[in-house]
Parts: sequence; structure tokens; C-alpha cells
Amino acid sequence: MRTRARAAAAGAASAAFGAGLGELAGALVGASPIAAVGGALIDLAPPWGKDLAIALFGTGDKAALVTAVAIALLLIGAGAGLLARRSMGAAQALVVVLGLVGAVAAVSRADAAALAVVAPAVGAGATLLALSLLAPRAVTAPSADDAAGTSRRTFLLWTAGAAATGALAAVGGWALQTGARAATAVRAAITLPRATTTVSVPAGADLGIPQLAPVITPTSDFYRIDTALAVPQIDPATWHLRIHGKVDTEVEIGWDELLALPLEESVTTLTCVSNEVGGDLIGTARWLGYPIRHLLSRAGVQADADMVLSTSIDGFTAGTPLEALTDERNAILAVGMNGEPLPIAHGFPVRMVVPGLYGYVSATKWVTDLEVTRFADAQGYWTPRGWSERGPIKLASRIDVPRRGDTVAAGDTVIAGVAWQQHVGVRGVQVQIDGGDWQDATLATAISPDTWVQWSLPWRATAGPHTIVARAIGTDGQPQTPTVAPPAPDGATGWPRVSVSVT
Ligand SMILES: Nc1nc2c(c(=O)[nH]1)N[C@H]1C(S)=C(S)[C@@H](COP(=O)(O)O)O[C@H]1N2
Ligand SMILES: [Mo]
Repeated sequence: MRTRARAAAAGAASAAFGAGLGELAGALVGASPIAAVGGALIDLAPPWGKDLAIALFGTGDKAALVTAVAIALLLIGAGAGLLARRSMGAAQALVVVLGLVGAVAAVSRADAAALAVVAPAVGAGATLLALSLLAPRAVTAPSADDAAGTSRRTFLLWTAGAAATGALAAVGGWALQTGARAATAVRAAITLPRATTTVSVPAGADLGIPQLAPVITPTSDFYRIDTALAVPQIDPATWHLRIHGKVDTEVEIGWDELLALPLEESVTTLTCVSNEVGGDLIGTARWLGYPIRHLLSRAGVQADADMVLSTSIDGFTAGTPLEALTDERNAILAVGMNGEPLPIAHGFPVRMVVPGLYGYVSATKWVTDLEVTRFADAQGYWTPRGWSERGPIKLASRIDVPRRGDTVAAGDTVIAGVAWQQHVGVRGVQVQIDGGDWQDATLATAISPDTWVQWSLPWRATAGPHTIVARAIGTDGQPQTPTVAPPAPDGATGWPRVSVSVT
């Protein structure tokens, strides 16, 4: 029993040692093997994978997935340790297979570094080395006499040492990767050019009601959704965008050329198709960028094209209807967000922003390639995973004040929220309290049809439980549909509802 535990510990420590050194090597060559395996798992996930990923990992970083991959590695390592008692060869074969899985994942990443295979090789090699030193000691350490005390201590010391070295190397590697990496430093040094056209936000656009989402979302509060386990770190000096496919002439543009073009400011609300009714996967920013239609007309789009497949440096793709990129709307290659270069997690140095379409079919971050093509010939990332080929944003509203479950003091108060249908606009919002008559809320001044609009309604709250329901009214005069639909395949519907108790 004791030797089994020791064998498992030796194997797990060997795996920790190897994985840690592999991560450190990965940081140096720019390709973390654990992130590669996690990324491959995200891509291989079944169609319901996006729901699951969002449920599991939320909108923040993907620490949970990295932790899961690391735990799996330790468990397999423990297995290799146990196996080594019977057959060292079998244990070594298991480690080699693990290294191969890491190598295949690493080189098959779309943004694979040239030396991507080095890190899993280092990881597997270091694991084999540690295993060859620790595993025999786990089995032979006697346990009764004096010498045994010394040898047990030596075994424990070596095992703990290997595990600790691995952990340190991994932490060092991740710090190298996410910390002082070039992109962060370069981004901090950038001064964006002034916009040739600016947007002034009307004074009445923000009602300034506490707890109501501000009309411009602070960048730090802006939702984040992507499949990138390790956020791509792009040095703008090396960034290029290629426009090709059904065009007369291919166009290639670099960072300096892009910044030299007349950049325009626009305010656009981005929405994720995964946003539930009442959810917060939506935000509005002041973007700085260059209209994509100018670059497309430079390339000369051929008559039979109807879609642009945009690709990010890490292989995400979005299929955007051509007309959304060639009509007059502010469909841009964005370089600035709320007065600063794009944050790295929001697509630095260049992303797409297209008013009126959910992010998964339009808002490609870290974009490097635009292929002019046809819906019949190409698909974006989420389409084969069960999401609709087209993603126009649906008419929707949200109640921000009061919040679900709030306790409200009786007396004069206010109900407020936001409503949106980007690029179409919102004509009004109505509110229903406890199943009574629909009352017209007051709309704030909209910045444009491309942004959400705040709304409010005075409320004389009486003691007791109350239910508040809202619905937006479309520009055609039709109210938002009450039919409840989940986010998949093309966006949630239904009225937002909040229950509060007034005292
Ligand atoms: N490269 C890349 N771009 C991407 C995605 C992605 O997974 N990878 N996700 C898209 C989705 S689903 C949304 S909703 C928006 C979110 O943009 P944000 O994270 O800046 O809010 O980015 C889009 N662009
Ligand atoms: Mo999304």
C-alpha cells in the first residue's frame, strides 16, 4: 500500500516536473503546451460546447480549463508511476504518448509558433528523466530499519523537489507569457492618431441613474467572449491584414499603413448571441477605426460574392454578410476602444466591429485575414457547431433598476434599463407592473440606431412583492416578442422580468 502511494506520488511529481519545464520552454518559444491542449479541447467540443464553456468558464479567463488539464496531467502521471512498478517501459510509453498528444495539439493550433513542438518534447523528456530517478526509489525504499528512515526522507525530498521545481517553472513560464510580453509593452507606448470624424454623445443619452448601465461601457467592465485560452500577443509591427478570395486585386495592409488612413470614430453596441434575456454579454464603446468598405472597394469585390470570412491569428473565423461590410454602416477595422489602443483581450492590435450583427458572425478580434467568398462555400467557426449562419441582432430590452431580488423602499422611485436592436433602432419601451396595463417609459436620447438606448419610468412603489416586465417597441411599431427562446441557434428572445419586494 505504502509503495503504491509512493509510486503514484513519484509519477505525479515527475509529471509536474515535466509539465512545468514544458510550460517554461513554451513561454520561451511562444507556445504553451497546456494552453494548446486546452484550446484543442475547446475546438473539439461538441455543438453545445459554447453553452458549456460559458457556463463553466464565464466570460473571464479560462483558468478552470487550464486547471482541469493540469489535474488530468498529474493523474496520468500518477498512473505512470503505478505502471512503472510493473513495467518501466509501459510507464515510459505512456509519457511518450502524452508528449505526442501535446505535440499534435501544439502544432495544429492555427497560431502555432515555429518551435511549438519543442515545449511538449521538453515536457515529455523531463518527465521521463524524473520518472527514471524517482520511480525506482519509490519501489525499493525499505521502511523498517535505520537506513530506511534516511532513504524515505531522500525519496520524499526528491519527489517534493521535483514537484516544486515543476510548479515554479510553470509559474515562471506563465508570468513570462502574460506579463512583460512584447505586446503589452508595445501597446502601452502607442499613441493613436486623431479621428477625422468624431461622435458627440448627446447630453441626454445617459440618464445617470445609479445601477443603470452607463451608455458608454467602461472598458474594464466590457464583457469578453472568445475561444482564446492564451490571449494572442501580437506585435503590431508584424501585423498584416490580407484581403483575398473573390477580388480583382489582393490587398495587404500593415499597421503603419492602417494608422496613416483617415480613421473615424463611431459608437457601437456589441452583443453576444449567447446573451440570455436580462444578461450582461453586451456593451457599448467608442471605437476608432477604418471603414472596411473602403478596403473592399480597393480590392474590387467580384459580383458573385456574398460573404466575408474573417480569420483571427488564432484561427477563429466569422462569416459576415458582404452587404453589412459594404453598405454605409460603421463596419470598421477598429484599432481604438474608448480612447485607447484595443486592450489585448479585446483584439489588439486590430479587430472588426460591425453594427447590427452578433459578435460571433462579425466582431473578429486579432483579425489578420479577410476572404471574400460565398455562404455556399465557407463557414464561420460557430456555424458547424450548431449556431446560425446569419446573426442579425434581435430586438431586446433589459431592466437594470431595480435589480432582481432587490428590496426597494416604498414611495417614489424609478424603473430603468436599456433596449437595443443595433442598426435598426428602438422606437419605445413599455413596462408592465404586476400584470397591469403597459405603460410607456421615457427613452433617453439615442446616440444612434447602432447603440443601445436607456429608458426609465417613474414608479410609486407600494409595500409588498411586485413583478416588473419590460418590452421594447421596434421601429415598425411591433413589440419585442414574448416567445421565450434560448440563445442557440440565433439569439435569445422573451421579455425581461424582475421580482422585487417593497417595504
Ligand atoms: N478571435 C476571436 N474573435 C472573436 C471571438 C473569438 O472567439 N475569437 N468571439 C466573438 C464573439 S462570440 C463575441 S460576442 C465578440 C466579443 O468581443 P469582446 O470580447 O471584445 O466583448 O468577439 C467575437 N470575436
Ligand atoms: Mo458571442
